[in-house]
Order: sequence, then C-alpha cells, then structure tokens
Amino acid sequence: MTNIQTVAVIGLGYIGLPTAAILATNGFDVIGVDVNQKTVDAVNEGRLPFVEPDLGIHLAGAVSQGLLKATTETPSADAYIVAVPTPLKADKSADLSYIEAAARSIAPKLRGGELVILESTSPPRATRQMAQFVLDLRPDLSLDGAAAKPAVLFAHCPERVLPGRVMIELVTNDRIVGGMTPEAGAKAKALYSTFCQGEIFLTDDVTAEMAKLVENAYRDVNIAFANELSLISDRVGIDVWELIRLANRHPRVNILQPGPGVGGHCIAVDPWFIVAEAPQDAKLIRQAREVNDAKPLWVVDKVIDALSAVALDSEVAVLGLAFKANIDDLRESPAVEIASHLAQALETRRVNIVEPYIDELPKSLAGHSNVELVDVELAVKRSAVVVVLVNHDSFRGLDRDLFLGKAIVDTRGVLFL
Ligand code: SAJ
Repeated sequence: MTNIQTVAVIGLGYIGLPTAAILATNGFDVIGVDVNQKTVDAVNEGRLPFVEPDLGIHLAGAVSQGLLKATTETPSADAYIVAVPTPLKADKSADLSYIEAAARSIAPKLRGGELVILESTSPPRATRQMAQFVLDLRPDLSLDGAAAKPAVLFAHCPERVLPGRVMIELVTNDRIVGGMTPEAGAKAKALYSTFCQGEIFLTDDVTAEMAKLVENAYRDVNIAFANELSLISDRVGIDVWELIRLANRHPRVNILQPGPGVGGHCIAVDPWFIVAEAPQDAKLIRQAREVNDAKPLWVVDKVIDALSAVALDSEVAVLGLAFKANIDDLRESPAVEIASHLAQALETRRVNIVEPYIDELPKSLAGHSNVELVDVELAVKRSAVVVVLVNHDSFRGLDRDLFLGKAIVDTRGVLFL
C-alpha cells in the first residue's frame, strides 16, 4: 500500500506526460503541471502535444475518466514527480533552474509525509539540492522527522525509457530508485510498483543519479567508436557497414551503428554532467562526446565534396531531420545541424528536405530561401547529390532506379537494404 491517492507530475514533456498518463490509467488521481498553457490545454482536451506511439490512447482514456487533469499551478498532492528539463549551460554544466522552480512551487503545498521524486536526468547531488530548495523555504519540515519536524520523503528515480517505445518501456524496464532516506526509497518503490513490471532496485540518491548518467555515457562512448570507425573506413576506402557486420560475428564483439552524429536531449547531454563532475578523470567520456559532436561537420564536408563534382546549379536532397528513426523529434538533431550548414553554404543551390514526420520546417531552416520541404520522390528527382541522415523505415524500400546516376552520402547505411 502506498497511501498515495493524488500525484502531481511537474513538467508534461516527453517523460512527465507518459508517466502522468500511466499513473492515471492505474487508478491514481493525477494532476499534470506545466508552464506552457498550450500543453495544459492540449492535455485537458485529451490531445497529444507531441508524437509518441500508444500515448494518445492512454491520455484520452485517463482524461475522459477524469483521472488526469492539467494545470499551470502546482496543487497539493500526496506525491510529486518532477520531470522538468535539465539543459546544459554554456560551460557544459547542468542548469538546475527548472528543478529549483519546481521545488519552490511544491514547498508551500507540503504538510509533511509527502513523497517528492526527481525524475529529471541530473548531475550528482541534484536531488539533495532539490530537497534543500524545499527545506530552505519550509524550515518547519525535515528529511527524516528529526527534531519533531514532519518528514518529506525525497528520492531520485531516473527515467530510462526510449523515445518511440515509451509506453512499453515504462512498464517493462527495470528501474532504479534512490531514496535520500530508506523510508523515501521504500515509498517511491511502492509507487512505481503499481505500474512497473520490471525489477525495482533500491539505492541511495547519488548512485541513482550517476547510474542514469553512466547508462547514457556508455551508449555515447560506443556510438563514438562506431562513428570513429566510419571516418577510418572512409579513409581506408572500405564499407563501414560491412566491416561492422563482419566484426560483430565475433562472439564477444557488438559494435553499434555509425550515423550523422548523436542527437536527442539525453545521450548528447548527460555525459557532460559526468565530465563537469570529474574533468581530470572523465577523459574517454569527453573524447567520445567530441568524436560524436564532430561528425555532423564531417558529413557536411562529404556533401560539399560530392557537390563540387557536379554542375554548379545541381540540387541536394536531404533525407531525414529527426534525431533518430520513425519519430518526429528534432531536438539536438545532427540532421538539422547538417541541413542548416548546407543551406548556409549552398546559397545558390536548392536544398530539398524530406522529413515525413513534420509538416513545417524548424525555424533554423525555414529562414533560408533555398530550402524546401518536399516528398522523397521529388527531392531525389531534383537532386544530383542525396544525403541520408535518418534511417526512417519509409526510406528503406525506396526504388533503386530513383537513385541512378546520383552521388549518395548515406550516413546510416539504409538505402537499398
Ligand atoms: N545512434 C547512433 N548509432 C546507434 C544508436 C544510436 O548513431 O547505434 C544515435 C541515434 O540516431 C540518436 C542518438 O544516437 O541520434 C540517441 O539515440 P538512442 O536511440 O540511442 O537513445 P535516445 O536518446 O533516444 O534514448 C536514450 C536511451 N538510453 C540508452 O539507451 C542508454 C533511453 O533508454 C534513455 O531513457 C534516454 O536516452 C534518456 O531519456 O536518457
């Protein structure tokens, strides 16, 4: 038994909204809080503010049964889940101002006994910092009931779901719960057990924070290895896809796939929190970030090289803008970075963008008069050079004849597979 009936989820983004919806469909009274009125309105109307498979049906069901409501004001609740952004600052450390704002909005609502969970990906000790923000405003409360002050239970429960599979992974993934006190850990575990069928592991708050960062840094380092191989293979004159396919036939080798760089709001960001914490030690993690961050400009150079061999007015087709396959998420997308560089560098040539998941170009591209969002057939027909930046399923079965005589820069190895 959790003794929790009402849950406030602060931040209705890619993690907060699915979490709010799954809690509501499991019988909790959920109040979603967001600073963006448009998001609040969309949720209250049961409409998705972004694309995520299966979320729509959960959301619509929860809202129509009155179990999920959204508002801009933090309400009183038995449990609070903070799922706000923790972006990188210019010095590559984490910006905790959204966590601070959430803590400030929660503090006046507390009576003692509530659970406050930080889900946002955070640098070590951010949960303690959040607790401090709250307790500074509420000296009548405590972490553990000391000095007869009612306790507020703080825990870190990092999210681990993969965009595109969020509603499945929320239920099936194992979770890590880091309580600032054993009571906080136990209560948070009880809350997540109501919908999570994976195992839930208890630890302390700082280990939980680091575990999340390390998972994403692990993936970043491995993608960097693949990206470095793509540069080396290009220089040696061999096909990196074949190279990896063959090397992966070794029983203990499992190389990831190269691409145009690493995008999204997680893997390209979180390793920096580790580097900021231990700059003298986190050498490999920093180097991996640098390898992955350098890949988009390498791709731009490849495209410009290919264009230098064709007529001056030849056009280029850019296949894909999303940060990965089969989603509409353009955040930190290396494909957008590459397309923007091309638009700028190729002032006189048309850049034909294909992105089946969007109807409108993002601001960084819409401002260029030489950029147009078109369908894939038209883009390829018009262009002498085709650059593939995303492995959307819809690009896989494209007719080989469409590409006859074109120069192709396929950063994902997807065409004709
Ligand atoms: N990528 C490659 N090659 C690969 C795999 C990925 O270039 O072999 C690129 C993708 O194209 C994309 C980026 O890496 O640009 C990240 O994609 P991803 O699918 O690896 O991961 P994300 O960012 O969508 O989600 C990650 C997940 N973390 C791990 O797999 C360790 C997810 O479980 C986390 O919840 C999420 O970060 C998060 O929110 O932290």
